[in-house]
Amino acid sequence: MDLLSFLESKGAEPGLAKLIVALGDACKIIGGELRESLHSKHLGTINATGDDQIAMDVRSDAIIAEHMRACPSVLLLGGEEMAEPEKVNLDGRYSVFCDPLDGSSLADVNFSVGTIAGIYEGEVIGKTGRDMVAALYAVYGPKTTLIVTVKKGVHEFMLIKGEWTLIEESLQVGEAKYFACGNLRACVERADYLKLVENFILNKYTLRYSGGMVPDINHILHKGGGIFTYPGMPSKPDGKLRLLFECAPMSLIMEEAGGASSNGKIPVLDLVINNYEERTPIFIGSKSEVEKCAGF
Ligand code: P6P
Repeated sequence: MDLLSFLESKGAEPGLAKLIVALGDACKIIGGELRESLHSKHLGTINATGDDQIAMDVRSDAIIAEHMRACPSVLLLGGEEMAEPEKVNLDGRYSVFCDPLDGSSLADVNFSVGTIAGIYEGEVIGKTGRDMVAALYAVYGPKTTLIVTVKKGVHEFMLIKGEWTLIEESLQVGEAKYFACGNLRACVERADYLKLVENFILNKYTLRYSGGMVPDINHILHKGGGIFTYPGMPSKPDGKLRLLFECAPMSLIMEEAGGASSNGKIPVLDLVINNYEERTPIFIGSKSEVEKCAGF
């Protein structure tokens, strides 16, 4: 089943279904260009949120913007590479927040990278991630895959002969002893995080951490479970990952798959969005693992 018919079968409003198809088209092009062009050189510029940019960051952002501008249902488009969200259509219904190429610096060494998007109705300031109507991520790896939720479960498509083809419906996260602990440097400033990481090691968890949030969380979704952590620390209390276009969309997908996601105190999806750039610590994966992290 193709993406549009599948989304309609899940009851997605036509404007939303077409918006997701447009994002899927943008991801096809991003994946294709990643494989074909030498875009991964550093530009020596930094983006609106302080990350240094590679040509493919700028290019991916442009590809998504081009597809969103062609979509009448888009009200606002925002994301990692944009200082302020762009007003796309005054009478648009949906606001889209993207990380066009998350983990882009890994493209240089041919690691898997991804695109993340969260979709809301109307404005987002003052809302929470639970107000999202859809979320998706693409993984550009040995396979090109697309994980989508319209809050009716999590479903996976694979790019086969240029078409997104449904390969798995209703993915579910159970329990499995994999851990992907990011920001280990925080162990120097935080004894609690050191204790948590030690707990995984002493309980013989298998490490699966690539430095790319998308493939690292995708691993949890596909291997039965696990935990991805990226805490803050006294010098950077909110950590590194953005709420609006990294943590909230990934958290919606994880909760829809039966997992959980917390900032260490409350579910990430209950965090009120105060500004477009805010960051949050994140502990995401199997329910029991997220509870363990909150305990530590
Ligand atoms: P660190 C990639 O730059 C990213 O935004 C996420 O994809 C990833 O989980 C994290 O940062 C990695 O951060 O500190 O390990 O380089």
